Amino acid sequence: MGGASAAYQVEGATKEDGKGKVLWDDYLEKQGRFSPDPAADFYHRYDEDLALSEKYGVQAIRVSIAWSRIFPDGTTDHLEKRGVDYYHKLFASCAKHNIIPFVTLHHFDTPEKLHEIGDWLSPIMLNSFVDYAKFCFKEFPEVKYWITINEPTSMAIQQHVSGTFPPGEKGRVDHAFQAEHNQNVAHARIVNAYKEMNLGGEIGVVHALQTVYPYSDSPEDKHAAALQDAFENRLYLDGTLAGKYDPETLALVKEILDANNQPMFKTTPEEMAALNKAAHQLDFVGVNNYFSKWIRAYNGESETVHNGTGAKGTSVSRLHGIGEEKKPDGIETTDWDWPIYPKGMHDILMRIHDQYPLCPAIYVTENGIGLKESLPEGADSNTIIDDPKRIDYLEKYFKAIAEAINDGANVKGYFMWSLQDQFSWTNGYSKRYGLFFVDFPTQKRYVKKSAFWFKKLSETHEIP
Ligand code: BGP
Repeated sequence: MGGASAAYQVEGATKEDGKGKVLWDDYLEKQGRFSPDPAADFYHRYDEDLALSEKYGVQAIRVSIAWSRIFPDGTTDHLEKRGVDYYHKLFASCAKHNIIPFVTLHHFDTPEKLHEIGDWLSPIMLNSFVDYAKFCFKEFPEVKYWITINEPTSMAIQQHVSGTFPPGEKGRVDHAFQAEHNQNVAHARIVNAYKEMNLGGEIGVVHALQTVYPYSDSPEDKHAAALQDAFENRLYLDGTLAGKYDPETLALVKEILDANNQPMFKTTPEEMAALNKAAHQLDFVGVNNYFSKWIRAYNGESETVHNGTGAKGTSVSRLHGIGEEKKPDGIETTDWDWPIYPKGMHDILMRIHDQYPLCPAIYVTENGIGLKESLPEGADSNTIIDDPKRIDYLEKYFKAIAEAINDGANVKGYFMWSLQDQFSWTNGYSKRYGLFFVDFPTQKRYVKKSAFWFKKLSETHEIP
């Protein structure tokens, strides 16, 4: 039972101790909406958060290493020792508080220099990532659970199709697919390197997996849902969990690219061999599931509008050659238009169990609800933040996970997004997910009611 975080979303201190810039620094500054500093100031307050975690039944924590704290320009040419020391201290504090760290190597924070030369489209980036990963494996033997990449799909699609992540490119489906394949390859090379090093720990990958359903039973809507699924989920599941791309997956990808007059992604036999080898040695897959999608056929121009403020009902997603998102009536959504649909969690866990039998174990590595929450007038250190919507959400999703376990899925753990309130990439500070409330101006922590609920579940293994 764990809580999740990512370096850039919690640490703050983006200019401290020699940290190099990442793709977000200048991009966010130019955008002028919000700053990644101070985030939750975890760089200075990790021990306080881990003590709170221990007190409220959090047994494991997802953290990521900020690559550019260790190698400021992304290459192993220049090592920043202060960055290395910080992570040793963080892992020691985890041990002190009996918390197992699950450590992600890349959580959306490519070093700026490597981003400039193409990010996941650049072979130099891929090689540098593998070098950095190998360095971490040697340097941090205290870590026993590694995650190669967080949500490769979010990177590829938001960087190149919806334009919500830097560099903000729109409509380049070909770039997205090439980046998807390249991330699969980088992941595979790292898994294979880790296994060769024989360090005795476990390694996995974390995927954002929104279950995709057709809007209606019409053959057109069913086909649109299959296209959307290939685009967001299937190429990754095949590449990392099966070690090969199913011909049907490739046909769907090609259909999308043909409709957009863009070329198919390139592969080499060496890359495909690496994927295959890695899939046979992978220890676990992490599933990030918050919501599901309903897709109907759409042939018009691509149009995407991101709801980054919590203005309910403002999201639009229609992709030429794929489909249009359209929720059936009666599906509850959050203020950020994320449908609350626990069955989608059950269905994705069962899909992995049924269709990807090579994968030995599943962790739910992110799940939770973003809410608008504020500190009550006159709050003091004993104030508890009431968050009934979060408890309701968690209860429903845990029931769905329990059902999947009963149906045979090997789900070994759960990480709630997020441990404490954090900075959100495209939403800033108003979308709060934490078990612990962070008053960002003072950086004081307050416990939410959901933390008591979580503690009970963690201690009794029964849904309260
Ligand atoms: C996942 C990311 C996290 C986190 C979460 C919530 O995609 O791995 O980093 O941000 O989603 O998303 P958001 O902050 O957009 O609400």
